[in-house]
Parts: sequence; structure tokens; C-alpha cells
Amino acid sequence: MRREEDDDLLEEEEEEVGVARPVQIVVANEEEHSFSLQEEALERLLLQEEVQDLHVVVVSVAGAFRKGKSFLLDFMLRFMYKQSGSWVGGEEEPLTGFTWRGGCERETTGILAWSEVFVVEKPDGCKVAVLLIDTQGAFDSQSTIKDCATLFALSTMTSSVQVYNLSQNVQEDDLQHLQLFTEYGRLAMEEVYEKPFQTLMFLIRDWSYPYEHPYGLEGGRSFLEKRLQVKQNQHEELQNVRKHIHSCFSNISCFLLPHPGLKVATNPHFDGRLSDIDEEFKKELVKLVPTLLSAENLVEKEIGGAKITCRDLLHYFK
Ligand SMILES: Nc1nc2c(ncn2[C@@H]2O[C@H](COP(=O)(O)OP(=O)(O)OP(=O)(O)O)[C@@H](O)[C@H]2O)c(=O)[nH]1
Ligand SMILES: [Mg+2]
Repeated sequence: MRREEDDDLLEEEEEEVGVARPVQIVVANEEEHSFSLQEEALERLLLQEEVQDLHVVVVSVAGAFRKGKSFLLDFMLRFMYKQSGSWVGGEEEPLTGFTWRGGCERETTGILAWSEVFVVEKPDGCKVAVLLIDTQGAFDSQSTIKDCATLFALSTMTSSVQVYNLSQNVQEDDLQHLQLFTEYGRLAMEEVYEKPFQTLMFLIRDWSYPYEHPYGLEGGRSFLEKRLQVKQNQHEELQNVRKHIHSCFSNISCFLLPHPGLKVATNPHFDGRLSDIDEEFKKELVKLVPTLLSAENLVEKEIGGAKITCRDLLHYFK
């Protein structure tokens, strides 16, 4: 049996050789339906010498469980590691990073961050630190709606870009949940800001109506504009949801992503290699990821209108 000290040693060793991996920053306590912040892990992450005083960009992906969130994040990691040339990876290269898998049972629990905080130079010469966050899928069979709201609110409060990962369409209940989750976050904040959160991107997976709204950002914009429109003759409830969402985020966008193909969706032996993924999906993926992560598109995390550093973010988390 391995002793705990051995594990600690092992951990230290791993860190020394710089093996990047997902680190749990919020742990979900199943039985008690509570969450605990992993303060030490967060400190190790955010107080790294090279990044602690840099302005921080936090990109998070959240939404219902089993919808390809971790899978997408692993492509974001590829982009961060290989900024030039073709970053999407080799045809036969398995996809690794945040743990993703097939099947109907949930995988990610709590909130995870990638252990490597990336340093990126923006076009104006300023260096920023980029943190990638994976969130537990909402509406699994083991969490209450309050658990889901807490996690979603936490990741929205701490990120500068929240990717709201949805499947196939934006349904009214998706908007209602977003309203509930952000209301939770707003209540948890100590100070009242006009727009409490920054960028929200609706990411629609398996979009099947490209003949109405084409794939990508432009199609997403026209689709979302229609879906989030507040109309005079609309029921008050529908109006309120929309007004609330507009009032919470300073920037809202939408990206329509095609279906990745049957191997990705149903083959138990699929390991993420590009050769098994539909061309159309890859074509849009290589546009989506830079939209979120290329140097000119990075959005620094702000609190009350002021950019914050990694060190500030640590205090904010606590
Ligand atoms: N239909 C479809 N399946 C996808 C897509 N992207 C990934 N998948 C598959 O969806 C399954 C779940 O992927 P994950 O990345 O583990 O999903 P997740 O949202 O992180 O799941 P939880 O961590 O349980 O919340 C895997 O079998 C992927 O191959 C997509 O765009 N569409
Ligand atoms: Mg996951």
C-alpha cells in the first residue's frame, strides 16, 4: 500500500518535471451536497512566480452533463500548447488533457483547472495569464438543482469568458436555467455591479439547421439575436428571462458547431483522433478555438471594471 507521504512526494516530483494535468479546485461533496475550495491547490496554481502579477484571463466551459465540454477543452489545450502552424493535432493522435469519455454516466465533478497557466503576449505587448476551467456537468442524476446552480454561478463569477455549452438548440428552459444560475451568482457577490459578468458564449453543439443559420459565429449571431429578442407581445415571463440575461453579461455571443460524426458520438473505442472526426466539425473547430483564445481575442478578468491579476483572483475565490 502506498503511504500518503509517498503520494505527496510523487506529486512534488510530478510538478518538478512539469507534468501538466487537471487540478481539482472545487470538490463536490456528494452526500452533503456541499462544495469545498481547494485552497492549497489554488495557491499553487495562481501564485506561480511567472504569472502571479499578470492580468488573468479565465475561460470556462459549463452546461449540462455529457455534452462534450471536456472534449472541447482538450482542443483548447492543443491550441494553447501549439500556437503556430496546425495546432489541432495529428490525424491519429489520441485526445488527452481534461478527462473526457463516452457513455451515459457523468465524468467531471466539481471544478477543475489546467495546472499550467499559459503566458500569452497580447498584440499591444502586454503579457497575460490564461487559465482554463472545466466544470461539472449540470443536471446529472446525483446533484440537486441548487448544486448545479452553485457550481455554474461559481464558474461564471470567476471567469472572464463563460462558454455555455448546449446541445442542438437554445430551449426556453436553457434560458431559465441560465437566469437561475446567474441570479445565484449575483446574490453571492458582495458588491453590486451594473453588469456583474463579462463574456457569455452560447455554444450550440450538433447544430442541424445550417440552411437557416450557417455554422460559426455569424450564424450564431443571427440565431441568438432572434432567440433573445424581447418583443412587445411576448409573455412577461419570456421578456423577463431575456432582459435578465442581457443585464448580466457585458458581451454575449453564440457559435453554431456541427455534429462531429457518429464515431465521436457512439463508438466506444473512439479516442479523440482527428481521422475519426467529421471534416465539417474540424473546419468549424479551427475557427471556434481561436475566437476564444487567440492573443487578440483574450478578455482579461475584471472586477468592478478593473483588471485583476492571478493573485487578486486567488483572493476573490476565497
Ligand atoms: N454528439 C456530440 N458528441 C460529442 C461532441 N463532442 C464530444 N462528444 C462526445 O460526447 C461524449 C462526452 O464527452 P465529454 O467531453 O466527456 O462530455 P462532458 O460534457 O465533459 O461530460 P461530463 O463531464 O460528464 O459533464 C464523448 O463520447 C465525446 O466523444 C459533440 O459536439 N457532439
Ligand atoms: Mg467533463
